[in-house]
Amino acid sequence: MKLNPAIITTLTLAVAAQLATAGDITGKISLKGTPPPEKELPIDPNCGKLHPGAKPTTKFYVSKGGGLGDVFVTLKGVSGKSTGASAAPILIDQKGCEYAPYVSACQTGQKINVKNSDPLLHNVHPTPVVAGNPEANKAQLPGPMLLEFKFDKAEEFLRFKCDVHPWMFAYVNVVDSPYFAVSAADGSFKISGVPDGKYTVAIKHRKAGTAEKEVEVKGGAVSANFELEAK
Ligand SMILES: [Cu+2]
Repeated sequence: MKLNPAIITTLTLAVAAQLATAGDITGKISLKGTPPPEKELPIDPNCGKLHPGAKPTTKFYVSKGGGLGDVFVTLKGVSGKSTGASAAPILIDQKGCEYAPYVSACQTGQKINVKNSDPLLHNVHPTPVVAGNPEANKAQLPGPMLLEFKFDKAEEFLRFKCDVHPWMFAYVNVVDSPYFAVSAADGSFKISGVPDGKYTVAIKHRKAGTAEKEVEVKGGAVSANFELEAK
């Protein structure tokens, strides 16, 4: 059988379109300057027993090899694309009277499970500020039971606290799309499977501030590197 060249061209274009519709945005956030020293957390004796050795400190600047961790990375103006309802839950643990991870991200409608790995009582108290995201306050005894939270509106750095231990905080970035990341300690990040197009990559760190960069995804990897200054 001999195919008409026009059909071959059409098929080739269709295959190419399927193969080249998305790419990954990768990058590194560098930290410029020296951050102020972290402060010891004012932990009580019961939590102190869970830290034989050095007292835990604040983790305002997590940095390794010149990179900056805990930076929230997202694509500006992309909304209404959440697949949170069918995504696997994210997990926040309470260990040694600290939340881990300190900074995380999930989608709108995605379950946030909270675990208590400590031999003592915590209470999990998200304090959203965006209308439509409910505040909650749930006690959590030691044991395997998970608490479950979910937020339907996008909100950056939605704060979780513990009223039993006033130094315990975690921040969850709730995004209305699957295109986001939180940088690792070395500053690296990756947003996978971004559909072709032009985007503004926006980054935000709780202390070091914000930055933006334009990128174009065309069916392959594109990089976006940033620098934030310690304040
Ligand atoms: Cu607690």
